[in-house]
Order: sequence, then C-alpha cells, then structure tokens
Amino acid sequence: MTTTTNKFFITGGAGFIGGNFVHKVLGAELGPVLVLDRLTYAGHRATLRSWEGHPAFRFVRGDIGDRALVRQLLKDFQPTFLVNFAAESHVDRSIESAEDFIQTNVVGTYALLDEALRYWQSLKGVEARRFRFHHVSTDEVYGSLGTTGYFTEQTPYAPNSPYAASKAASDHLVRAYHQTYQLPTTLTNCSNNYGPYQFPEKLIPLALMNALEGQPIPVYGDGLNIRDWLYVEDHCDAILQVLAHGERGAIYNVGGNSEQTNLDLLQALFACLGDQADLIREQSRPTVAQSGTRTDIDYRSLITFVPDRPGHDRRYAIDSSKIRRELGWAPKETLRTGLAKTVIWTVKNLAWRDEVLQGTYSGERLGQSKAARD
Ligand code: NAD
Ligand code: TDX
Repeated sequence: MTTTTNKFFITGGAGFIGGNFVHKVLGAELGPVLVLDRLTYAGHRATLRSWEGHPAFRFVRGDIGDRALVRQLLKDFQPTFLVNFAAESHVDRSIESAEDFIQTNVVGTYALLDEALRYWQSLKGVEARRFRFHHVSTDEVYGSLGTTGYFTEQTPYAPNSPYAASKAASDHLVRAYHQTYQLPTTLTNCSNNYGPYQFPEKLIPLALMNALEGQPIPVYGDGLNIRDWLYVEDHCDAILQVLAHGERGAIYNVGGNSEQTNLDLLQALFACLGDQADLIREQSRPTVAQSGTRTDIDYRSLITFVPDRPGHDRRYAIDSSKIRRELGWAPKETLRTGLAKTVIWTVKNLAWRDEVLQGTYSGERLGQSKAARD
C-alpha cells in the first residue's frame, strides 16, 4: 500500500488491536486516521497518546451505534476504508451478561453498516470503487474443534459463547450487506491475538501481570484447551493486505499456525520472563518491588487451577492458507519472538497498565456468577 491518499476511519481504535492498527497506519504514513471509540473499560486514550496533536490523527469519543454521529463523521472525513474493530471482546464478560455484546457487536455493527452503505452510495467513480468496509472478526464463530482439523472459510458457524454468537451475528450482517446491496465489504476471522496494549483480562496479559507481582495465575479447568496464537502486528498486517488486495465480499481466516495448550503457552511465557530477568529487575518500579515483584521465582508455582469457564471451547485451529496463497500474507513473528516482544513491552510499560486499570478491573475472575446461579 503506497498511496498516501487512503483515509482510515477506525472504530475501536483505542482498544488493543485497533490501537496497534492505528500505530501501524500512522507510523508507516499510510494516510490520515479518524478514530471513533466509545472508551469503554477496554478503550484508552493512553494507548494513542503518542499521536495526540499529530495532523494526521483525529479522535472522536462516540458509539458506533450513534447513527447521526457516524453519518456526520463519514460525510466530513470521506474515508477510503472503514475498519470496524469496535466490539465487546471478552468471553468471560459475555457469560456474566450479553447485553453490551448484543448492543455493540450486533446492533452497533448494523448501524455502522447501514451508515456505511448510505455513505458509499453517495460516492462516485474511483472513490466508490476504492471504498471498503472491513469487519474484524474471530475464529470463535466456528465453535470448537476436536483433536484434529482446522477452521476454514467454509466451516459452518457454531458459536458457543454469547460473545461468539454476537460476533457471528455481526458477520452475517456484513455478508448480507454485501449480498443484498453490494456494499464492498471484507471480513477477517482471526485467532487469539497477543502483544502490546492488551487489556489485562485476557490470558496472556493477565498471566504477565500476575507473574510480575507474584500473584496466582488462574488456569481454567485442566489447562489443556488449545488456542492458536498470533502476534497482534501480524494481524494488523493481514488486515492491511486485505484492504489493499482483498476481493469485495471476501472472507479470510487469519492465524499463526501456533497451537498451544494453555499450560504450554504459560510455560513459553515463563521462559520469556526468565530470559528478561535483568530487564525485570531494572524496570520494575520500586513500589512493585516492595509489594512483591520477584524475578527469581519459579513462575510455575503461581499456576492455580480454578473451575472451568462455562461452555469453554476445547480447541481452535485456523487454516489460513487462503490469505497466504491469495494475498501473500504470512506472520513475521513466531510464538517465541512475539512473546519476547510482549514481555519486554509489558515490563517497560507498567505505567500504561496501571493507568488503564484505574478503578475498572483488578484481575478478578469473571464469567462464573451467572452460570453458577443457573
Ligand atoms: P478490545 O476490547 O481491546 O477493544 C475494543 C474497543 O472497542 C475498545 O477501545 C472499546 O472502547 C471500543 N468499543 C466498544 N464498544 C464500542 C462502541 N459501541 N462504539 C465505539 N467503540 C466501542 O478488543 P480487541 O481485542 O482489540 O478486539 C478488536 C476486534 O477484534 C473485536 O471485534 C474482536 O472481536 C476482534 N478479535 C479479537 C481477537 C483477540 O484475540 N483479542 C481475536 C480475533 C478477533
Ligand atoms: O484467567 C484465565 N485463565 C484461563 O485459563 C483466562 C482469562 C483465560 N483462560 C483460558 C481460557 C481460554 O482457553 O485461556 C484461553 C484464552 O482465554 P482468553 O484470553 O479469554 O481468550 P479466548 O476466550 O480464547 O478469546 C480470545 O480470542 C478470540 C479473545 O478474547 C477474543 O476476543 C477473540 O475473539
């Protein structure tokens, strides 16, 4: 993607993957960026602070379901690409209550699609031909695999959590807007991401936070559930490839070919922490050191088995041969190099973590209370 005339309207750009995507677009000077983000517990201006005041960056706090706002922003900004990262994204929270997931992931995506359609229909010539609505989705829509096999783009949807069901619904709406109105959509279903700026409720950042503080690391069930892990920048590169070269209406699976049981993943994470023992000693703030940061412990001793997640999918594995073959995408990081980068970033950015956790979440277990009542 060489042109600088592409304009990126990025929803959910103050979140984990969206934030990384904003850094990538602005860092590579791919074009101006407008971020629309509601700043839920998962969205943080701190993630984008380095771009505040930059002429190519604008931030608007708002909801993707606010049609009047979205309409005005589309009219004013005239984007080439609308990339929809905005979502409620944490499975455990969806088990507590699906309300916000339905509102944002389903109703919000519908409103965004409808406003994008209206905007696209107002465009002429080359602008109309180049416009894309890209929807960022997940492998969880496909359900759970047994010990063998992979999710392909043809795998029937079988979402198991309220989160996955809400993402499946939004994917179907994206498909319908392409089929019915020819809205130029693209869609990616990606495996588990990890990397900088991930809110410490997901397994890797939570385990890192707890390891650095010598706190128990909760492992659900037997710890043998399998996920395919992808470094977040590789996911962002895949989305850029799809925007540049993806077929209208196409769906691409994106994965890291990096299947791990949760226990094996934690072992790999602990190995990276061990490699960074000097950095951890140097970078840890005195207050953390006083409250128990240790670099010489056996991190494995922190693993604490806890009751399983209700409806816990056993295995995800992605066949990403389509995007590799058709668009030439491949991940640059291995699990080992990606985890090393993540550990280093985390240790150097403890202040970011403290800021985003203020008053919202302190690592407690989620997704148990409602299932227990039932
Ligand atoms: P995240 O929870 O870190 O960030 C979501 C962002 O969306 C936040 O900044 C939040 O404030 C914003 N947001 C939420 N509701 C909004 C609304 N109604 N209007 C505007 N903004 C709103 O999520 P993430 O992990 O960065 O995931 C981004 C997207 O990628 C999601 O669609 C998710 O389903 C998908 N995905 C995530 C993963 C993963 O491993 N994290 C993997 C595959 C796909
Ligand atoms: O404390 C924990 N202990 C634990 O054992 C947490 C938070 C998770 N787990 C397990 C559950 C899963 O088997 O680790 C695995 C990964 O869990 P999460 O980090 O919650 O991710 P997952 O449920 O697999 O979903 C993620 O990948 C797909 C993202 O959160 C989704 O947004 C994405 O769509």
